[in-house]
Amino acid sequence: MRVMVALRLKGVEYELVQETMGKKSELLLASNPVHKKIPVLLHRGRPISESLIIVQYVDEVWPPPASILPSDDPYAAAIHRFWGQYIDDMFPPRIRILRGTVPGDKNKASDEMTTALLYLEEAFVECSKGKQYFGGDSIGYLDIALGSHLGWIKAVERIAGVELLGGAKVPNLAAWADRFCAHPAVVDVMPDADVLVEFTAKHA
Ligand SMILES: N[C@@H](CCC(=O)N[C@@H](CS)C(=O)NCC(=O)O)C(=O)O
Repeated sequence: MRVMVALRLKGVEYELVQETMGKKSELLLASNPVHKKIPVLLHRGRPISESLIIVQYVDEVWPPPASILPSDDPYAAAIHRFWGQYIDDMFPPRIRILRGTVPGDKNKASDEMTTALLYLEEAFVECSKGKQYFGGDSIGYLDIALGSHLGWIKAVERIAGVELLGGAKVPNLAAWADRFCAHPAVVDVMPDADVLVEFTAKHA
């Protein structure tokens, strides 16, 4: 989803090649032999892996007006990358625990996700400077980094019966999440939380 949103923001046409769950295609194994994971971007026949690295690549290859990382402020860009890394360190492992796909303490996972969201609520206020997105007037790197986890964050609220974005603790992030999900570059590629809940029930 991160890669598709970045390409859509840049107005770049792409072909989506889906992988079948539980199988790894020859193309995937050849394109990402180290991690064997999606997403992989194939550009001019060359593979790039790791979604946040791909987003940065897309930003560098396809020039502004749509800039994803702050282009004129290396410090701001470093802050965005810092939080992007934090998001990926914090959310995926705890979402897996709350989904029940790996064992772990669900209360602890939920508390740690809430702490992370509180930090990100503050980061949103600082990065957005009163505008709509982490990136300001338009969707940027951090919007994509956190926004891509929203489907699963909403799904695990239902699966595990916990309050994360839904509570009153992070009002700015909750309002941002609604705006992000409704954005034209996002709305068609955002996974529906109901479908993710159903998927989890089927594969439990
Ligand atoms: N850090 C990686 C994570 C990639 C990842 O976990 N991909 C999942 C799908 S979203 C995957 O390929 N899972 C299949 C597997 O682990 O075998 C990134 O951001 O690209």
